[in-house]
Amino acid sequence: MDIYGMILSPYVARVVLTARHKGIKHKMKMPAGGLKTPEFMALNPLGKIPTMKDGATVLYESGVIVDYLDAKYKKKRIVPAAAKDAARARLIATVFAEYVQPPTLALMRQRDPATRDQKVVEEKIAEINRSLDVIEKLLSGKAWAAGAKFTIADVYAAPCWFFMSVMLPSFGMADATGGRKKLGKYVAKLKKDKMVSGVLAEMAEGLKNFNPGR
Ligand SMILES: N[C@@H](CCC(=O)N[C@@H](CS)C(=O)NCC(=O)O)C(=O)O
Repeated sequence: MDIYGMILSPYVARVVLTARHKGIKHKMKMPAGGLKTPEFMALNPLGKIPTMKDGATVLYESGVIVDYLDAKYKKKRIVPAAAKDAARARLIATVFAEYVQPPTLALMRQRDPATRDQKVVEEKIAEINRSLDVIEKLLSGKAWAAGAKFTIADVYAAPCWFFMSVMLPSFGMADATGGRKKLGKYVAKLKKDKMVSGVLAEMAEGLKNFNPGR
């Protein structure tokens, strides 16, 4: 199985976390010549990563790939079987994906204090805090985000946490959890878990080497 992408992308990281958790063998690579070549656009007409090629099956969009992997490889399911448990895990994943990650990534453009728009920064930080209050309510308080087991909630939360941890301290949130108790405990678990902390370390390495102008 080929996964086109680089782990620094939070969307690619979701797929990598799923594949590694389930023990799915894969190769990760960036498309030769970039994302907009006719060859790559033939695989993914959106010209984005992640894109996956599994034999004759080609898929794109991280959520679709994650669901495909979980449905195809039935061991260590990340979507719980019970409807209520699955919904709970997906709800946590969705709040991270839709309400925490976008304002966190939006802060990237505000990194330079010389050109920073303070009003935008304040709006984004307020949005992040409102969303993290929701996360704090939703977190299970158990080992993983949605309960005792690693689920799709963690697949979405961990890459989002990576960007929170690297961005928020520069914007007045020295503790990127904002002192939230369950979130703090959960982040400690992410850092302690061998597989997840390995992915977070690779994302950090990717960020060090990242050159957007390349
Ligand atoms: N909704 C997509 C988002 C994928 C995405 O935006 N990927 C970025 C990398 S972080 C990308 O490929 N950007 C290149 C581009 O849009 O040209 C998913 O979940 O897979």
